[in-house]
Amino acid sequence: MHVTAAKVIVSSPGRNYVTVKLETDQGVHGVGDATLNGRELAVAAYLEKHALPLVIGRDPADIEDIWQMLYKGAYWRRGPVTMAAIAAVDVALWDIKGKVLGTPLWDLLGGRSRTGTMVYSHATGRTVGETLAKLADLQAAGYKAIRVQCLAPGMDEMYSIPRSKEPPDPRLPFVESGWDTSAYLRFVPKLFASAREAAGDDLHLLHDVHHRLTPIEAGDLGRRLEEFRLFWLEDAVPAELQAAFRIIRQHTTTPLAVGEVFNTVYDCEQLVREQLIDYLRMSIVHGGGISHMRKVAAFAEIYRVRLGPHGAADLSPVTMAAAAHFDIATHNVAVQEYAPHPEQAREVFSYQWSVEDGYLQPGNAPGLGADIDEQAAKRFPYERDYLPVSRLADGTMGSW
Ligand code: KDG
Ligand code: MG
Repeated sequence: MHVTAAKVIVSSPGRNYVTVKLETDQGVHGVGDATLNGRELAVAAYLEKHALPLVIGRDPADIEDIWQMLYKGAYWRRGPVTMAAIAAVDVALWDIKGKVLGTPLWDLLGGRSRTGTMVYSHATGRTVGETLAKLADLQAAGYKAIRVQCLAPGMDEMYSIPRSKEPPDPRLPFVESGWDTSAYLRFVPKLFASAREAAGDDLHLLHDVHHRLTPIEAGDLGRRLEEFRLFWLEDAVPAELQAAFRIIRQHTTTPLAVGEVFNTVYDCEQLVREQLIDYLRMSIVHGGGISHMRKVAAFAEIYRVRLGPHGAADLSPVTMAAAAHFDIATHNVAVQEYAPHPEQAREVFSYQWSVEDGYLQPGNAPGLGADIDEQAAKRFPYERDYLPVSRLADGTMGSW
């Protein structure tokens, strides 16, 4: 058996997605997600011009060897563009293997470790009232874990909060102004006092700081949130400096999560080995695919670090399919983020995974149980889009 064709399909059904499709001489094909939000075409070019020509003619059964060839053979290792490209090929190869063997991926990965993977959804609002109303709706819908985000008083815009106005020029990043750390730090404990009171004791509450604090500020926030028993505090500081988490750990027992921007095990090696975090947020699409994430999970398991993979809407339904299989099979997955995709995505992607009563289920179709409709994808051409940027009140560029 060999790969006869390898395509990159860039489409924008509500938002941009980059999908790899590998075809074989036996008529079986596989799909993988390569979306890198805001830098989609860099990955598409990497795949088209450099990686995919190396995959044509190879036996798709040799997943590990192809992974190593793409990783080591490039000489220039790691990085989000390279690793998203490798991930897409890797997932498509696992999809082909499952279809050839007539087995869902979760079965190939060792079978079920749980009956379903708990997901967390997002309660987000511009006011506390709006946020608590969403929290109540999601709780009533069966979610067991919910991330709570709300605009702090005095701020116009904040990450993940619906925008009050559209960018002046849609081709440029939306600039958030007036990020105010003090206002945020004063507000968040009050928000969680209200959320805990409204939600009761059983619901898991999460919060994403989105890389905005210094280590000592993060330690202070974690300490003041302890009484509300968060499931985790995410991305409290930018994580390029892994040792910074030592400072946070010295000050709080609030569980810490980080890693949605990590690409290889080397990005979290110190965090895991020193047990500076409780949850690792790496995803299949940005973490080198199923093959690499299996190694990451096994390494983390030794140090009692659990996984809570990234699952924002910019991770396509194909990544969610891969996650559904990986999560149910992997012993130390604790929770999976789940954010619904735009409605139009259903016209382009078909998939078997589902969220039922707050748990993610992969389905029983052979392989991934997900596919792309290439003709439908053509109706949604790529639209240039950027992630927003953040500035402090005095105009200094902040983290987003
Ligand atoms: O592309 C970036 C988004 O996926 C990210 O900002 C969302 O932080 C995020 C999260 O936790 O889902
Ligand atoms: Mg996040």
